[in-house]
Amino acid sequence: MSHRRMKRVLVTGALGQIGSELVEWLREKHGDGNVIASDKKDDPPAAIRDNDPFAALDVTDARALADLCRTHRIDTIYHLAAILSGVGEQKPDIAYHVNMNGLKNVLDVARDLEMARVMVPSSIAVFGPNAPKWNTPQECELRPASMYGVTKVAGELLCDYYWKKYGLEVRGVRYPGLISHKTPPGGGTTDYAVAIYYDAIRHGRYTCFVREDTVLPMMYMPDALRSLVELAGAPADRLRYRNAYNIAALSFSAGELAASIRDHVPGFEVSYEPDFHQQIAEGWPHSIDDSAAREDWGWAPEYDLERMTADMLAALRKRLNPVESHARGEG
Ligand code: VAH
Repeated sequence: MSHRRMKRVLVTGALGQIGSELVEWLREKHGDGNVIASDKKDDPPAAIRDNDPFAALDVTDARALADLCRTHRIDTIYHLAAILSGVGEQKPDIAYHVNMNGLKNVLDVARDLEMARVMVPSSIAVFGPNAPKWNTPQECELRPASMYGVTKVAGELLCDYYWKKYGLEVRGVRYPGLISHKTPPGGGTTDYAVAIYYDAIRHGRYTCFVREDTVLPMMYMPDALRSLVELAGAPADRLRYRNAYNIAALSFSAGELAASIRDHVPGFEVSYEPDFHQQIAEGWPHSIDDSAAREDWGWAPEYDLERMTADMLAALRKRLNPVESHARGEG
């Protein structure tokens, strides 16, 4: 398969938390016309619709996916379309269907069209209650207790199968909870750590759906996007693993996050009312050993909790409370 031809990239789940920002990154890197954004939702915001081709696509429709990839001569897929842990626990059949059949359709079309790369994010949700809670290793028994986690473990194994059997260059990272300000909180267990920032700006108070002492691995979106693009470009002979590398950046409790925000929003009040997300969170690690990613392809995060919180609040104030933001000289 020639690697000389221009990269033609398809992003699935392009209207989701990762996709909505990754599309912008990839368009800057590969040129607007070479990145096709797609999502099951067919009401893209102007930022995505107006700058480049957008295609309504349900990844569980194998024929529609194959037709789109042929029409646009796709040679790289960033497959982000998935149902996250919270929604996945409430709708397990849909989560299984989208996360497993959608992934297999992507792998099949990438194999058949001899694509150069398929990037498929996994998650720390692959680890189960029996995994070491602190500094969870790259190689560890994966016995997740959530449907989302089950689909992520099966997805990792399926991706490795396509690499070993067909030589398909499919790679992935195990994302921790991702925090960003460009899309509203989604259906994830870690999305309390997104919603808390919105409510701090809007209301000065937040009701948290996990306990105050719940510690989870987290990462700011700019670090998350860079990790996937850096892994995509890493030399194949450097990679001990394909699906999927542990990566890490931050680990904090809900209370520590609240305190970080309170440094910028005096008097910010948080009440803790754990719901069904608590049980999911308790099955996950508190921190992750990402030494393999650091050694094999030079992974290193750039945002700590303080820098992330300052950036999140400035961006949200600018969007949700422009008068106050201007008064603070935040542009
Ligand atoms: C979720 N944000 O909460 C996702 C992530 C590690 C958590 O996979 O479902």
